[in-house]
Amino acid sequence: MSRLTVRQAVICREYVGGRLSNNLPNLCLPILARPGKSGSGRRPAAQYGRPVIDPLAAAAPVVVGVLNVTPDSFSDGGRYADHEAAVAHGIAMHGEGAALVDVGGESTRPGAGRVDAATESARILPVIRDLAAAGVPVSVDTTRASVAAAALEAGAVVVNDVSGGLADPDMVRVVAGAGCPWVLMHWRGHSRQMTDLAVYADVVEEVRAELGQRVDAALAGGVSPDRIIVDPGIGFAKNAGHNWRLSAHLDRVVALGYPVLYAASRKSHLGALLRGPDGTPRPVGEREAATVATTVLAAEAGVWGVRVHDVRANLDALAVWRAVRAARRDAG
Ligand code: PMM
Repeated sequence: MSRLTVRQAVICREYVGGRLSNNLPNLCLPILARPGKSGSGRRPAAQYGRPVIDPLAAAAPVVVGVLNVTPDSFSDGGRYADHEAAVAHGIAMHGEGAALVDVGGESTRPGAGRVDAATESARILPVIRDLAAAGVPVSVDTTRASVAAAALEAGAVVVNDVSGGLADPDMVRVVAGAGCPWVLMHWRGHSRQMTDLAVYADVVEEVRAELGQRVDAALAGGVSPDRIIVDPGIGFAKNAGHNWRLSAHLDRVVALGYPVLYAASRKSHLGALLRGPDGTPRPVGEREAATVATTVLAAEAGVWGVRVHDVRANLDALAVWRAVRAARRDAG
């Protein structure tokens, strides 16, 4: 507890007490006792003495903070490879109001090679354990079933699978057994191949159809429909034009009927849009205003959440969006 601020200690006490705080709506999520499926062989988190937090019960859109514990992610590679820095940043993002902190240990930037499961686990599990102990709701960003299972055991409450279950056929069993929310992202192949896979006649319809197939596979594998979140996979097997078209028609992804997570934060189409006079893309760290614009547009389209690097800036933008929406309602 000594490493936490007073504010974070209050948040932790709320979790430990198992109550939903009404006056900290962005900081504390509803806590539900959701035991894992009987017979799954996995003990539900509540039996480890941890409350089970259900981010899907929070008021949308929520903000998911990005925490890449990698040396080479495009956006924050290397910044949080150190354990203490990663945990401190995760706690800070939660203190700012992130509903979830998304911890990943394998870079998914286009062209990146894979790391093995042992390396991925060694990067993320100690961080997840410490964040969970500090009361921070964590999603694990992995395509591997074994890593997801270990992360859930370490305290993660959501699996964020950028392959939508395609990369590891065992993932559906792990997620169905845990009964946790599962982010199914649109994906066509690992980072090394994905640029070649960015071929569509109608990107919006194809992403919708392929996401629908992933949802069907999840349901067939025993995942409850109320545990599914879909994500159009901005930047994954998509060029800039595909990203813009998907962003323009997010409402059609929302129309699939599942909560939608949208993750455009600092991605390369924003850098290309804001390129300098000499054609150089805007550096990753200078794409925040553009990211915030995408957040407001995504909120307007009805998404459940946005996955971003700068939690505070995006929550500020959502506060403005909420105020305008409320004023519209009052005027009506
Ligand atoms: N993008 C990245 C990593 N994980 N997860 C989801 N659900 N959706 C995404 O678009 C996504 C992701 C890559 O971006 P980063 O380097 O900023 O983490």
